[in-house]
Amino acid sequence: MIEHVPSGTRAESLVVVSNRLPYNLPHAPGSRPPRRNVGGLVNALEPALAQYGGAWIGWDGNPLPSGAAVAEALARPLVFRTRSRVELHGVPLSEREVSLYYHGFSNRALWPLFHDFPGKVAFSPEEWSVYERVNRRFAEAVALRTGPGCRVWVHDFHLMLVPRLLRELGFRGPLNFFLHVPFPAPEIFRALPWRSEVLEGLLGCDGVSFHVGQYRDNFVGSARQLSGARSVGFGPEGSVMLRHRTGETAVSAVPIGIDVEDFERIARKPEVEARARRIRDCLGGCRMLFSADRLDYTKGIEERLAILERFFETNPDAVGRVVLVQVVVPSRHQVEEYRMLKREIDRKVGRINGLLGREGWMPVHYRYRALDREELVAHYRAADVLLVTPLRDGMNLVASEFAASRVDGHGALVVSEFAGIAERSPGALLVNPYDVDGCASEVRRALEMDPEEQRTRMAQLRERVRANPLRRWVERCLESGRRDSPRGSVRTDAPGLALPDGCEPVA
Ligand code: GDG
Repeated sequence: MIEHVPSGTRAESLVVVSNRLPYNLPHAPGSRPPRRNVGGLVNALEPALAQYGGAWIGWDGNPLPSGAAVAEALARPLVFRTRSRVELHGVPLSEREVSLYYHGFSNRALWPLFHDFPGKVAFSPEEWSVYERVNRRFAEAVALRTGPGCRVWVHDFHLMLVPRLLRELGFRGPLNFFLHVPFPAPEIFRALPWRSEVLEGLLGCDGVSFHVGQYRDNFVGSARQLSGARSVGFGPEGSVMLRHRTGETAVSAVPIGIDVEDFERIARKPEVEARARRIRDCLGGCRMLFSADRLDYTKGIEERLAILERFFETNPDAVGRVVLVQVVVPSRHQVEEYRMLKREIDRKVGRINGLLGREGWMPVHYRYRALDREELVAHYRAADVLLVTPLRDGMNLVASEFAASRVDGHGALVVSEFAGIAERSPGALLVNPYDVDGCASEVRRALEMDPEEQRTRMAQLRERVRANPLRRWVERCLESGRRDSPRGSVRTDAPGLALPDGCEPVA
């Protein structure tokens, strides 16, 4: 699947930087089979990089026992290449760094703050200082592998200091950032003790992009109120141009898309269609509600189970005739809060099944593992209704994947108004996941929707998803940097990236 290549063998045009690589890399060539990571960011970026060629820099997924082991790994970098010819450069992290930078500052401070859960936020100066140190290590890894002509694209909340640090290390090429999670309102963001450093970090970019206009406006508001930045007009892709202490940055809303054709191709495979029929057969004629989420409190899984329970209370005729198939992909199990969440979900599923289940019928079919891609698409095809009810979600790819997979034009979608995808889902039933009764009645409405209405709504959804393929998202994000700057000029006459030649990898 992936092969080891000698370091520094290839010029790179696009360098993507994210916390995790798409694979957990072995520490030595051939020592352990690589494992693909499941998640929105990986699914979004891997096809994009495969298309354009280039390198991906990120943590290799293996915590090292000590700082000395990190120094050793830094001295002997390993480079791997995927089947789609993307070079993977691992950034080594020690166990302590993973604990403080990743599980600590990223997941216990930034994640809840950015998802509007201030009550769950835990700030620690020690975790912050390790976050800074790790961001510096990433910036140094990028600086080593990029020449002046390279375009660098940094991703997500784990690495918000990298752009500024990279500039300080002398990188003058085009530099973009995409935030995959929401950016909170200024009155929430200002609670972060290191808010100035984070804003300064991001303002090192030519272009900073968010999924939707609300997050863009929140960032612009924060930068104006807390950093003294000024809006000086509009740039490409409807971006707001911010002028600040160190230059100008274009801030834009560019909703992520998916690889629509790939989902359609998988959905049309005869074996996937057959598998979808078998899934339905196993449910013995019951109507199927379906959800698939990473284990996370933002995804509203516990709340969904409460909605299901209320649905059965208020619709006793559905008992024995409707089931929820709930896939939960394990995530962040090193964090105690996530282990507690898992236990609570297990308990609630057990309670509902124990209370309502009967011979031959269980209301909740619960899978605590990642399905493979074809199996996931078969579930999308088998479902009557997809429930996407996060309490907060940057975008949510599952909703788009469902629409792309419904090549038969059927299926209904229920979407939380607190997910970025809500404003891009014209055919969905929008719900407030905190309103249990309202959600339960929308579940009923989705199940009872007549086929004509279902087809019309699904056609609207599919049209919207098809209008925003992943490739377009990449192009738009990378075009949202400054055009008037010598370091950030972007041509528009080539498909995808138009990059100057001469990107010499150094390491
Ligand atoms: C972050 C933001 C934003 C799910 N179950 C299985 C499986 N998945 C895949 C889906 C989808 C991905 O995981 C989940 O994407 P989401 O968008 O729901 O969420 P996050 O991982 O939280 O991603 C999010 C995203 O970044 C992109 O910007 O939309 O708001 O939080 O692609 O297909 N994949 C497989 N088996 C499963 O059982 N193979």
